[in-house]
Amino acid sequence: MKIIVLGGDGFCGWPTSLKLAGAGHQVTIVDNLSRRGIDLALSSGSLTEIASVHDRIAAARQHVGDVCHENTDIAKDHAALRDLIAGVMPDAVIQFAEQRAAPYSMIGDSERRYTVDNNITGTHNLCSALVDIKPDTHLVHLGTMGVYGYSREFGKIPEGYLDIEIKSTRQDTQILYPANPGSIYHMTKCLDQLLFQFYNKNWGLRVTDLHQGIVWGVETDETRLDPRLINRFDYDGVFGTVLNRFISQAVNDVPLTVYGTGGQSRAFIHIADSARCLQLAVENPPEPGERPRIFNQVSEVRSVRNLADMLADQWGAGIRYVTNPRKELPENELEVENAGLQSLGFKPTLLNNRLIEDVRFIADATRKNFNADNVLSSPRW
Ligand code: NAD
Ligand code: USQ
Repeated sequence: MKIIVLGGDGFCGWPTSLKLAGAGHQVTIVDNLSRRGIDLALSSGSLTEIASVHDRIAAARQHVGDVCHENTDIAKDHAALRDLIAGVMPDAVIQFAEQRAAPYSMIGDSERRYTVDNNITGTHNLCSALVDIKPDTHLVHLGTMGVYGYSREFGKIPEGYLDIEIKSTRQDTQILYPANPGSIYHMTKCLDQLLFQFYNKNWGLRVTDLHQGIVWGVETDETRLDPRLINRFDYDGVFGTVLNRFISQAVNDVPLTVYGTGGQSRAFIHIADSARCLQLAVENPPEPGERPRIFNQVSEVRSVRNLADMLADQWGAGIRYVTNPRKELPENELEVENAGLQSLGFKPTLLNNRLIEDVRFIADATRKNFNADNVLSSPRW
């Protein structure tokens, strides 16, 4: 298949691009490298030293398969995006190219506006270009579990649509699950869902929206093939996600930074599972005419406290309970349906010592890049 991967230089997009190229697909990465720019602006960045995109592509072509890169801003340069789509005429486009950190989106006015402008306009430019140029393309979007909020208010979280009964008519129906975002970033993912609903209703655009949990881990089989293919490893208080942060903290003798009580339950998925799910979604498109297909891309649910206790028991790491910088439920239960991807062949990998040791090994090898000033750098909201 011909596949365009928007945001293919990022943490999830890079291993996914390699996975798809390794499976024989022709992959065009479109990335404006804005994330590398944000690393510099925040004086943070990846623990692993990621190669330039030029070197990444050279190594990918040598070891993995057919991958190229175009430097285009999909939010700001609509004409270039249209030209690209017309040039490639893709079977599928994967949309990873959004500003993805909740804390970054809550820093202040310019970050709030950037996150909304970048995420909503980029995704809308894509929908608008596809229906004009190649309307049968399968659009695969990375959404988030955060669109649902994280509660059991409506029971187990279904895959996108909630079964309801209309009180006045006693009719059963399904509605898009009520959006309940906890940050400007998560809000953009809720708005993306409405764009897909309308483009699907009006033009029949084929969409798979993957509501992904927190991704952890660093390497996949493909990123290990050459040091130039190594994936990024965020550990800072803005872009770092909780489990990778905790592992890097434990290795660097920093007490694990549990926000609040640590009673927050979240869904998790390993980076290799994430790339595998993307491959399954792309290779099994929805039927023409189907409403936007929504899958929860998650492997298991864990609480923050449970993760911290696990690392404390295993490695003797200290734990520091800090005032939660976020406005979120202090404690929550979470149960998530994930039958959709499993029906396509996904077998979730649960947290295990070997995979945790893999991350610890990388964190240990990159200790010199760990800057303790970046650990508690989250804004408050
Ligand atoms: P990332 O920041 O590492 O990668 C995003 C990539 O998109 C970057 O390389 C960036 O340069 C590029 N990009 C951003 N705006 C762009 C634009 N306007 N034009 C072209 N390129 C642009 O993020 P990630 O962790 O790889 O996340 C990718 C997607 O997956 C995001 O949409 C995110 O919401 C979603 N997701 C991530 C996680 C996670 O834990 N990392 C979990 C759930 C969902
Ligand atoms: N947390 C801590 N200590 C830390 C960091 C985080 O206790 O040092 C807590 C947070 O308060 C939160 C939970 O851990 O309750 C998760 O935080 P996170 O930063 O790991 O994840 P989050 O902000 O939710 O965002 C990440 C990705 C985002 C994706 C989302 C999926 O950055 O792109 O959409 O995970 S989900 O959480 O399922 O909505």
